[in-house]
Amino acid sequence: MKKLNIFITGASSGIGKSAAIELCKSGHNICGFARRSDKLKDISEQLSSEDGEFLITEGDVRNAIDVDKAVAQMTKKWGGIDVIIPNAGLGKFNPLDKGTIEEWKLMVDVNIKGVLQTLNSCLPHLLKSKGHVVNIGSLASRQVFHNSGVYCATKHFILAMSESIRMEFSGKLAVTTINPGAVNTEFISHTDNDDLRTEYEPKFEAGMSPKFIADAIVEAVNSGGRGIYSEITLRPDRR
Ligand code: NJP
Repeated sequence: MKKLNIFITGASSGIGKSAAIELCKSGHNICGFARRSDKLKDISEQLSSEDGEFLITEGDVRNAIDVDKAVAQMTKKWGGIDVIIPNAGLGKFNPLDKGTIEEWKLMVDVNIKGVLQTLNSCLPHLLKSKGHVVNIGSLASRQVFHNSGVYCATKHFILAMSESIRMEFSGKLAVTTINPGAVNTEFISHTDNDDLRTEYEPKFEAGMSPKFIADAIVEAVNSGGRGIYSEITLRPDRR
């Protein structure tokens, strides 16, 4: 299988971290990007000499200079980009009449503008390699849930962007959207509404493991030449 050069944002925890590890283990080179570079270092420790290489890049997806710098480091090291996984994202749950404009703007800045920044910085390289965009959507990409209207809107955006990439770059790029339900990560810890966080925590703890999502990402990334998974929806097994 061809060794691919893969850029993952939000690789310091949860789904991004697990995807970075599993993709390295399947032989690919990973550039992991996040603000907490100490957490990125943990990933290197879990890899062996038979795995792909792991490059640590520290930065914030809201900062174009950070993202461009990481892309430059990655392309200097490996010569190009084959896959991007703009995974960095967060949800701050609150009913609309309790949510603050600051938390709404933060979700828009990271989940929408951060994804656009990543796509924009990587697009010339992806077009050169006829690459693959693996977007991280959600069950909230199609459904709207109570207490998470703005988060759901940012995830509806992901599906719209994936469809737009699929149509406009037909024959030039592949695109996959991964739509998980609850996954047991740091995700719910970002909700400031104490009552809601306490109520939701057990539901996320009982959710899927990040590795289950990462395995689906590996499957999508390694499907090249055989077919493209446009969407993969993953739900917790509540039986
Ligand atoms: O969450 P978490 P998940 N600049 O909190 C990074 C979606 N999703 O893995 O910068 C750069 O463990 C942060 O890194 P750091 C969800 O919407 C989840 O669950 O070091 N990076 C960390 O690595 C999101 O799109 C569930 O703090 C920034 C990562 O993002 C994706 O899955 C369900 C950043 C977040 O890791 C990963 O979330 C679903 C910034 N400004 C969709 N801000 C779920 N967990 O249930 C954050 O449907 N990061």
